[in-house]
Amino acid sequence: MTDPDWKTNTTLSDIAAWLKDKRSVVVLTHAKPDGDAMGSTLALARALNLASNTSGASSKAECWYAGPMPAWHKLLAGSTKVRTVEPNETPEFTLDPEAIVVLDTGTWGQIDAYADWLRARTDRACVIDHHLQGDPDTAPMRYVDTSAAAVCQSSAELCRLILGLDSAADLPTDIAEPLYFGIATDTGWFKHGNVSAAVMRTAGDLLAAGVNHERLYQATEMNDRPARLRLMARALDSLEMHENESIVFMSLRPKDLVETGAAPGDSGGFVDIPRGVGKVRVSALLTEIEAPDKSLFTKISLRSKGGDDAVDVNQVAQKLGGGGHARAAGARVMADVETTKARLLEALT
Ligand SMILES: [Mn+2]
Repeated sequence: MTDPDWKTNTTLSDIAAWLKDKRSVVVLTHAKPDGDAMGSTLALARALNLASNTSGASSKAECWYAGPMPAWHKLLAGSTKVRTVEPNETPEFTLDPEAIVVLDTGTWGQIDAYADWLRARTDRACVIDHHLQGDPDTAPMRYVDTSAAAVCQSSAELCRLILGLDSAADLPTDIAEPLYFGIATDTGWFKHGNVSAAVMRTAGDLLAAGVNHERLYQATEMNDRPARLRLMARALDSLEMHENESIVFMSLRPKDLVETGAAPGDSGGFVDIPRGVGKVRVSALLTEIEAPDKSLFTKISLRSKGGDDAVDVNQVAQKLGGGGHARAAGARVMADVETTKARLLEALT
């Protein structure tokens, strides 16, 4: 179900033209950024900085992220100017840029670390997203392509336009690499149902631009810390099966992180593991988090398997105040993990 007000009202060429003469740009994305979020924002910042250096203008773009950050974030960011806000940190934002671009989300709840800052500046904001829901008041300019597997597809086209290139295959490798990473991760490294001819064409162009996909895969997906494996063991140990083993829940509590020495970002991808079981239609990871005021809330990550009897987890997440995509969605429930489990099971059955 798509929000009728949540739709495109501009084009990528108009966004490229709008960004052209801006001297300062802040590029934002959702909290706990994934590959698509970091890939799309880094690529855009690099393209804007490259364009400004070429023209001799003083235009400079930087990316802001709200943690927890994934293990590979420093590797992907390299020397690009980024600012990271850790969870529970109350940041002081004083920068007053000429333009703000929000990528891979348009939902206030996913950008709450800098929501007050952005609310005072939405007049110069633009959202580029591929999710089915968003808050139209985050930006007057919106480009929403819900058919895109990753926002990096749109970001690749925007970078091409900003740099005036004929093809994404002509992008500099340091711009192509984060874009490829975003497309690869949002498609489960080209496994999920969202893979299309357009996805493969863009990915092919990015490889032609010099991306070393094997090195990128090794450095990001095969470079876990041992603590992540210990946390995975906890998650698997918590496994519960419902509805004739078609629904799987895994849960993590604050003590699981402490006792395994894992970081909050270490649970990324766990929710995909149960999908390998034939009977499983829906997999959920519930992570209980203690807020600074000691109250408990639970983050839900939901995945469903494709096929004729596929469950639309976006609709399930919406019942709990969240959203996302048909096969991957999430929600945040202001309750402990046991209460949240009961509410999720009710929403699913
Ligand atoms: Mn995405």
